Amino acid sequence: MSAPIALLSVYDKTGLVDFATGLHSAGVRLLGSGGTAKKIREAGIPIEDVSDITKAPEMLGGRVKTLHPTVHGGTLSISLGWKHLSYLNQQRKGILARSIPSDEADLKAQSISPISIVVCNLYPFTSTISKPNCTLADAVEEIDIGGVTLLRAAAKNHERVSVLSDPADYTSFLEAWKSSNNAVDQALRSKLALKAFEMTAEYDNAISGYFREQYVSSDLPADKLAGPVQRMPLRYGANPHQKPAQAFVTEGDLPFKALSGSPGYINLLDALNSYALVRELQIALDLPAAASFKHVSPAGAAVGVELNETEKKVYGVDDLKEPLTPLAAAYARARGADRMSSFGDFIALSASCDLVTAKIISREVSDGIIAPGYSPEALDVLKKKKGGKYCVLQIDPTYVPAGVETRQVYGIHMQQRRNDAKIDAKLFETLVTKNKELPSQALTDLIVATLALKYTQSNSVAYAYHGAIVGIGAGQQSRIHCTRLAGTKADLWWLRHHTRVLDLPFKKGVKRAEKANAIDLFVGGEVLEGGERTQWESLFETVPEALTAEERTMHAKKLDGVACSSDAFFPFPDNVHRARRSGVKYLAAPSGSVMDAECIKAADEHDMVFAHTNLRLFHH
Ligand code: 93A
Repeated sequence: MSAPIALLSVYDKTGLVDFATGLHSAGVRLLGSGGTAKKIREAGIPIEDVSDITKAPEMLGGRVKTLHPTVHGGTLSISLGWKHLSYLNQQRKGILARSIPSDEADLKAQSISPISIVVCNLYPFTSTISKPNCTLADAVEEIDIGGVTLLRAAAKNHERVSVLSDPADYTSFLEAWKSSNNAVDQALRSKLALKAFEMTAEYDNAISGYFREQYVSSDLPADKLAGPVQRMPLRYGANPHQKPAQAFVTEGDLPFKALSGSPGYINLLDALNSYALVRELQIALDLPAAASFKHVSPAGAAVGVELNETEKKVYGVDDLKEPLTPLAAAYARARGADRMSSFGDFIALSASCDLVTAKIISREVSDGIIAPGYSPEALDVLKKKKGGKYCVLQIDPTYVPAGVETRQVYGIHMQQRRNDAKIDAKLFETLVTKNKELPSQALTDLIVATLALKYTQSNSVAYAYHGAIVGIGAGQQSRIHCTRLAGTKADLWWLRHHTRVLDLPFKKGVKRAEKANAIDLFVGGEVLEGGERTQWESLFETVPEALTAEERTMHAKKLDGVACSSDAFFPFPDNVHRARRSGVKYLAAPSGSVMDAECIKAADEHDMVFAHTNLRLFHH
């Protein structure tokens, strides 16, 4: 039986001579590409040149070294019909020949020696492109072709071939090779093949990433773009020092484009999460939906339920002359629930933005908007915001994201199935309290609250009323803190319906954001002193008296029928009691707590309706 053959072709020559020495002394016949063979030969180890075997010299300045059917061929070359080539009469060294009777017969008939070991690592593309003065030509020259082919061919045929793509594996492989009498087990060959496949995949990613940056035409001003693009450069990442930053897809085109302005990294996180939310709201409730996002959680989200006169005042849209469209009502509610948190929001709309919605937006401090379309008049209004820098994104409503999502944290790739759980009426069918009356309005509110949680940083609890979020507790490590935070926000939102708040005597000319801040201080009962108090008082014609404890209690009692949803089970009944204090009548949470029975008992105590959803909705 002829000696097993190892083909060596490495850029990184770390450990090469020792490994070659070991292989040689184990009876392996060595074959190497130019520089690799030279280094081994100089160390006194016998090795043949690939070019001697192929009878084709390395050419094109090293661009063609191992790319040859003699190297990769064997039975495959025959099946590809390369029989007419003259070198078939020479002894060939196929990597791709398999250990199956027909291949073995072919090998024998053609005097082919199969290659059993491939040792290869690639030109350093990544380190080359990270050099400050790297030119395009430098980068192009560092694209390894033959090496990738060797690795892929050997990995493909790992049923027979061992492929070493990492010098760190040389020593252990040599031990395994010797102790197995030249027949390392399949498990090791499989592991080595996977490593090689991953190396070539990463290598290809680096190359496509580099050329994406070089060639995609998105450096043109957004409004000059001919059509959708694959990559969008971002101003910076989460912080100004995190440069460069970009958004891209590896297949097809980005499903959105900028009609005005350019988004930052957090804008895009907000835009994509908020659009996913409003799209699902619209599908679930068959009403246009809007969301107002900040720091990748909703500050507000709502569907287009008509506003009554009081609500118009609370949400600051009572002065608009035109009637509100359902979409405008949705945004008014989303924006108005927590005006402090929504300051500088990123907006998502489920339907094409109309003029009246754009007019509401134009008066608010906001960072950007994403919607499936814009009427020409609405776009005109929005394009004027922020001196023309307002970020207006248009998303393809038919876009369907991939079923698996990948992110990288601290250098580690993590993958999961996208959270495609459907949230509709069915989810709230398991009513576990004595009271099982769930009116359709309450069901709508539970769907709004639960869908909002699907796109809120966990832990989270949301309260909803009249088709809108009225309080949301996001990103707290403790559930009761979420419930309290959401409850406090709902309380403040409700206090803003108090006649004394609706009639606050603001001076003419006080800006909307200043009013929102002053109202927040008023309903929050903040005790102001010194300059801060003087400044606050200066906003009013006559300084309002603080709301008394009795006024607050009386007003709070008037709120009932609020829905509350939790992204995971309630660990203790304190959550139920706290929710009740903010007018919650309808609850939804997954079951699974050892205190489930206690939580149901607490809900029964308040005659609440509690739906066990059995669906956890953590979001990070
Ligand atoms: O330019 S290449 O893509 N053309 C080839 O045919 C080829 N074969 C192996 N580069 C090629 N290689 C690479 O050469 C290997 O991946 C390895 O990184 C390097 C080893 O070259 P040398 O043995 O001459 O030092």
